[in-house]
Amino acid sequence: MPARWDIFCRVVDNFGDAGVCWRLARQLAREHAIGPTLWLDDPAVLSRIAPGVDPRAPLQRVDGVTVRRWTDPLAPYEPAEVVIEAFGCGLPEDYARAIAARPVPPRWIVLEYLSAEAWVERTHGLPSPHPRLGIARQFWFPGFSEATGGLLRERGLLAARDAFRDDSAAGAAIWPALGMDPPPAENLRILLFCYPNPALPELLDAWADGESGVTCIVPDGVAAGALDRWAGGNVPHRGHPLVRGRLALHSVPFVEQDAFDRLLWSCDVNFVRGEDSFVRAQWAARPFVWHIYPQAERAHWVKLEAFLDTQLEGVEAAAARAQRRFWGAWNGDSRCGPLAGAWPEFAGARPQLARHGEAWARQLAALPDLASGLVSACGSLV
Ligand code: TRH
Repeated sequence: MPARWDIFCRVVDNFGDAGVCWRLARQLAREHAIGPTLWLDDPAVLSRIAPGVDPRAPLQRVDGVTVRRWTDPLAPYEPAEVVIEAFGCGLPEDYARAIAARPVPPRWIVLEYLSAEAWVERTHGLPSPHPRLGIARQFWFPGFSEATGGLLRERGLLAARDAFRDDSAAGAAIWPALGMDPPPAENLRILLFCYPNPALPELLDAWADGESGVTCIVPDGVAAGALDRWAGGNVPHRGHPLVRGRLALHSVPFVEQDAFDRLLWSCDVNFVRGEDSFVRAQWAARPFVWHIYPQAERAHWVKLEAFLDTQLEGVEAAAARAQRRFWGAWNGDSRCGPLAGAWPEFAGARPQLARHGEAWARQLAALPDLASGLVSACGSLV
């Protein structure tokens, strides 16, 4: 009997909560013959990045995943044998009580946020008993080493990436699909997926006034306020780029996750954010810039430093410095100086950073992926 898996997810904000759970659920279905149920409180968010998902349907099956709207209270439902609680979202009260009443409780995994901090290795896999009901739960921390829960990585991902890069027709096809002309070959292609960032206008100015051409691709609605102000009423919209100096800014629609990967694979520099796009940029193995999710009291800077320390190991000193400085300035660390001033150095370090990005992706791909790790730990059969 294949085990039943339930994944519970609340959308806190943006797309990452739904995005991570959707990626995991699809991989369980595709690669492990597990048809999980994804309980989601806001399927409309998922439908932006998974067009097959109907934002209104209470129950639907898409890509081998049963997607159910998480309502409060939940209609009577028999808990699964493996339960994933994503990002500490908790479980519905009746569901948790039903688990507590079972003679053999399900495996209950608390899937946590990704971090490269050292404590993650010590905490991954530890028990985390439910504070009130006393049921056994287990922490699952994604991470960058064997002592963690690993990263989401579909089977054959790097081979698919390389095949795409070798296929010029496939590469050319992505631009019209986004509603834009192919960028001029000599232009630097930059994907800009970030949070609101007060430093953005100075970077756009630097690109516009720079010596080489830049094609910057911005998903709909991203950095909207800063772009509006910078564009001064001439905001780029679908099919109508804003061209200023050497910069062409293109607004493109949100695309489904596999197409988003292909966009990352097609750009020279990827500005990404949060958690899932940050990981996908690492699989893309091109120089990238992380806009980390901001936390109170700048707790996120510690997380940023921990990742830089891990990822930059072995990189030539000047290139590592350039990445640290630019990432710091992009994330509002005034010690790193003005963002525009940090750009030329970062752009100049691209060849070294790209070489290192390839090695880093290979190193990560040698580790077990997160979904396979979960299946080994929880079992696909009961
Ligand atoms: O959207 P994010 O900022 O998401 C989150 C949330 O803020 C969340 O609360 C926080 O916990 C988490 O970050 C750390 O960034 P992220 O994680 O990169 O998620 C974006 C998702 O959207 C990811 O799955 C990729 C997907 N996506 C597409 O599929 N197509 C697109 O066109 C774009 C722009 C994104």
